[in-house]
Amino acid sequence: MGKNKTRGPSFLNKVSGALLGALALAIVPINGAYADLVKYGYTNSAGDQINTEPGTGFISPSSGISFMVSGGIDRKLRIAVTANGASAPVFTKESSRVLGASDVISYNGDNYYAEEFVSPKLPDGRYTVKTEILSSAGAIVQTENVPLVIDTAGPVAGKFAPRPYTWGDPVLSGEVWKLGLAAIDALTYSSFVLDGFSDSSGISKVTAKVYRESGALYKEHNVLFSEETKTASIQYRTNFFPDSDLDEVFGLEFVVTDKAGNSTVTKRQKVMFDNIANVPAEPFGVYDPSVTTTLAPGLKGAAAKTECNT
Ligand SMILES: [Ca+2]
Repeated sequence: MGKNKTRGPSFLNKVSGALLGALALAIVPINGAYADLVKYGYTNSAGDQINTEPGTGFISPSSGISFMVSGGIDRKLRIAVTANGASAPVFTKESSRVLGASDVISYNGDNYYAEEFVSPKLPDGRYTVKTEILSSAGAIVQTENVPLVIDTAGPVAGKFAPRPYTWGDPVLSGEVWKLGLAAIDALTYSSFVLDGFSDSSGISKVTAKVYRESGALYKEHNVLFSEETKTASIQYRTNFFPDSDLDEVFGLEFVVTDKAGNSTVTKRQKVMFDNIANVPAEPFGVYDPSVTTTLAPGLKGAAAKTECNT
């Protein structure tokens, strides 16, 4: 065992003379003695166990919420959750006893003198979470108020379409969209635009999912979006679909996620895409000065080379 360790009187006061407490303090660094709301723990509708820190401000619990509150040794804690505009809390609870040296909870690699208070399921809405630290005699030492939004409703996902499409003849009616590109079309910008999405908590993410005809997911693309205009868009000319010769029916859907983590998926659209057949291996037009018709934009005076369209 070796030398006796020397501890000052203030240290002995903190551990209240409990040998076990001294041991615990010696081996675990304890985070500060604030009446901090450390995290919300809950299960979402997908059944995942989620830990969210209060700075996020939005949660999506399918049942009760575990509020982890840190205080300090020899303290009691109290929580009150009140809907904005209401006078009485929907949930309130207080430590049944003073926190002791064994009341250490670890979270994200840190240790806290803390307690977890579990609420019943609370309705969607905006709340204030008040946490208090109390002396062992019951006097309020410190108070903290944190805003919280409970949101379990998915966003409105909106609708999407290719846009703008100024060249070619995309087929957008019927069950399958047929979209193609051509080499002479290099300057035309072609994107999918999603519009009409919204959520009361705000949107955190929009993605576009491309599926192979087999139903296997090919790629999930992050999509730039603006909440102000309620639009999101992504180009589909390159690196969006797999290479295709209008010979595979892909699936395309957009997923809109709100700040509480709820997602809504659009209808899955069937799309065929052509980035091969329209890039001929040999010229598809030859210059003929006697021809005055236009074969394609920019190709006035060219006559079709009939043998190359296979
Ligand atoms: Ca929502």
